[in-house]
Amino acid sequence: MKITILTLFPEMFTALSASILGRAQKEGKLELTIVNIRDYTEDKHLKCDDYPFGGGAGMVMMAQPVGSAIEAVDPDHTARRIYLSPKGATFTQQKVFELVGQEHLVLLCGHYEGVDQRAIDLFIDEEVSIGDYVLTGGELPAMVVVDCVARYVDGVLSPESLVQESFSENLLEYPQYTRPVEYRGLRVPDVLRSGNHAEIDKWRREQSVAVTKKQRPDLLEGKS
Ligand code: 4H6
Repeated sequence: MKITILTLFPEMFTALSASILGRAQKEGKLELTIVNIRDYTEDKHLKCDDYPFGGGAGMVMMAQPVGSAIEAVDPDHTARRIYLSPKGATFTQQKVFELVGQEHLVLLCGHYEGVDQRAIDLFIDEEVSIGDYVLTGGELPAMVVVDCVARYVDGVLSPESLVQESFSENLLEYPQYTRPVEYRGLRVPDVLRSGNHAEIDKWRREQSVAVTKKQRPDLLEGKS
């Protein structure tokens, strides 16, 4: 899968070279391209932002560099073009499954007060928000989208981790334990060391339901 990120702050995306996403890129399963919008400005001083018409605080990203960058990375408009913005529809796991089916995603990161509306109207397919809070830029939301989607690209995660997840759909995860057997007086539940896999599965299912009831009862609404 191909994901192109358009940003004025490409250095923020070094985080995506670590861990599982770093390996996925090295193995050629995920092709991530970080594009500096500034490379596309036609301004002689390389400016990419300007004061808002009508006044008000902050700066607005100019339509020209954003539009030219999008046209350069997706000239035939075959990609799904997404603008990360607090006004977008909330990003959910359902949206993740919708996006993994795409061959190419283009993620536009706004900064300052956002992007000139004309660039959104002309070049963007949809606006997505990762939740009801305000950030300084769309860069962190873009990384969230990349991480969520990349998990479902073939060969990025082990098939077992994904099967596990689909079994426990709409339930929170059961608690996990590793060595040592006792830490500060707290012991690993005996059943997990019993070797009885039917009992382990049963305990884990019960724990998943109990923790969901306690912490996210909304997920169980309309069930049982
Ligand atoms: C586009 C438009 C996404 C991007 C406006 C972006 C939260 C999310 C931004 C803005 C974001 C999210 C600039 C508007 C700062 C508010 C960057 N914040 N903002 N929830 N900020 O996905 O002022």
